[in-house]
Amino acid sequence: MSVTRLLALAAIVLVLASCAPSAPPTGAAAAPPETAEQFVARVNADLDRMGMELAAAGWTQATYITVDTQLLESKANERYLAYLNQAVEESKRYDGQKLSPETARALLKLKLNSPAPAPRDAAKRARMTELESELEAKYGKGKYCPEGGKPCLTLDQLSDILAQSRNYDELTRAWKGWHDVGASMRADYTEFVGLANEGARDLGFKDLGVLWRANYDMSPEDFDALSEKLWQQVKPLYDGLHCYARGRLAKKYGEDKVPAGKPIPAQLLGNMWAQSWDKIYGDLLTPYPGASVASADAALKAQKWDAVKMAHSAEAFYTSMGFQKLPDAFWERSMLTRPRDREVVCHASAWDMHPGTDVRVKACLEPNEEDLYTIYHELGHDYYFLAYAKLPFLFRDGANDGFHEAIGDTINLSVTPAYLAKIGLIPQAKESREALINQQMKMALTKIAFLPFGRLIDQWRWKVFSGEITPDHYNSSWWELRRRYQGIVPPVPRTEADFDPAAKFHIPDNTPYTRYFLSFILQFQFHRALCQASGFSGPLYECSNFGNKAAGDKFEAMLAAGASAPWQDTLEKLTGSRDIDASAINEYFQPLIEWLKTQNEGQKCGW
Ligand code: X8Z
Ligand code: ZN
Repeated sequence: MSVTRLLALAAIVLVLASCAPSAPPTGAAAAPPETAEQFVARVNADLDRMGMELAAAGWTQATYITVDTQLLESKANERYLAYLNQAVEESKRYDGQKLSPETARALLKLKLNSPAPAPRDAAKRARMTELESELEAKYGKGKYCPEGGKPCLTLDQLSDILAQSRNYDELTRAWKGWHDVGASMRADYTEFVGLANEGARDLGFKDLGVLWRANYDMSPEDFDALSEKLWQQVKPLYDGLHCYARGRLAKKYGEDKVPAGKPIPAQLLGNMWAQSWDKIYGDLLTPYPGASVASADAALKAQKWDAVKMAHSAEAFYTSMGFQKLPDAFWERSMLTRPRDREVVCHASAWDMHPGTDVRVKACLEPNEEDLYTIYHELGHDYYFLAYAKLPFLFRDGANDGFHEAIGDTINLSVTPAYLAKIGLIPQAKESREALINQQMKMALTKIAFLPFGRLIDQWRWKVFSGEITPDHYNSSWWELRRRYQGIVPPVPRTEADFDPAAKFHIPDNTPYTRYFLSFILQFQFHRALCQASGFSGPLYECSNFGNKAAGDKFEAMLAAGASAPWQDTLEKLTGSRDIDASAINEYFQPLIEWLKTQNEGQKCGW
């Protein structure tokens, strides 16, 4: 379950039989009409209660998928959404009134609270939440069962094959096996889109995509322009990386399979969605094998790190910067490994169950470097929850959703080789130009390879919601975008009998995805600002804020503001700038940018 949805969840509960906002206090004499401030206070209080119930139902379903938990979650969601509809309706009393900026902001946040607002019609609302639970459950339970009676494989097992196998056909089978899971979600998703769009229209938005884009303190059109500007700023680096990776893959798999000047087959990049390529760094993409960057994988296994130890290590990073320890509930109630006896949603997520006292992580951690980064990432969400716990419900959120995603990743940028050596996970690195380029390459395969993927998912969804992409073109338009942005193609022909978008968690889960695109750029801006705050003056890629309280204080101040102010104000306080821009990420990767230029000279780049 995504953070947005969690936040929505962390916002819902109706213990009452009715779904209407609690009645305003009435006196014996005719009470004066409720002011907008009073209305907002009442809604915040209602949502506090409802949020906890929704979070509890959501947590129960995601950590124990059964028809019953699915039903309970969809019913809790239904009540929550009914409440939101009713509250938004009532808030129209204040349309056209002069309100304080804070009250106006709270009313806007009320309208934008759910990534899938429900239609007014009760039967349609019930159907929509049923579909949402069904989609989530189908993704969570998804498996590939090979012919010949061999055991079925889960997404984690198939992902391991994508990461480890270098056999073209085996990779293709694992890729296809998982992607075929999407087909069973096509009809549900199509129906869901119709209903959620109707919900968005009932709230006065043109469609659901416009509602999503209205949550960035600027017009949806300006937000489109901002996303495009950012993409153009980082595209040259992606193109260089693509060209380099393709050349290496051609050497491994042959020019016939990976031809120059053409897109790369999607199953060869080490990840199910080709969204990060670091899994093929070690054996296929290391620039200088002699100066190789050590991976923490070996030590995590050899030293028998388990999920709890990984989480403690993440907590220790945050406390080293002055953050508090995690509450006891985190350790008592989180799900950190895949349970053996039941179906769960393994995709990692962070949960705000009870403001300030009960934050959790749900993940299926294994002792490897990727999952170490994942738990540092998830704790970023939890520390955000804790920092803004005292704010009213409608402001308990990220400055924008990209901020929420960027907190833990900013910390991860401080997980440098020097830090990993300090905690005993890799040997002390010998410094050299070659080692630097290796390290930069490894980072770029995580951070730069991701960018077009982060951008295209919602390019697809915005068009699906606007009707520009119709169901009979769902899959072909998906691959058109994958080809255009990422420069990849499916390993086997795909048709409209397939539904490959649903093979990615955030589509069935209906979590907006542009947040990650923003986060992958913002986190470098945050990192640069924190490094400045800590007095660091060397190159950005060498900076680690481990143990730095000055950086921690500055960061925590930003987190504590939650969504109470436009993100531009919040960003300015931390970085001195009101713009999201790619200068920090380009600065960070300067050595690699130069290296790729020479490396790719004379190559047939592009696709
Ligand atoms: O979904 C996530 C997190 C949970 S918020 C694990 N991420 C995106 C993904 O896995 O697709 C983190 C990076 C991108
Ligand atoms: Zn996240």
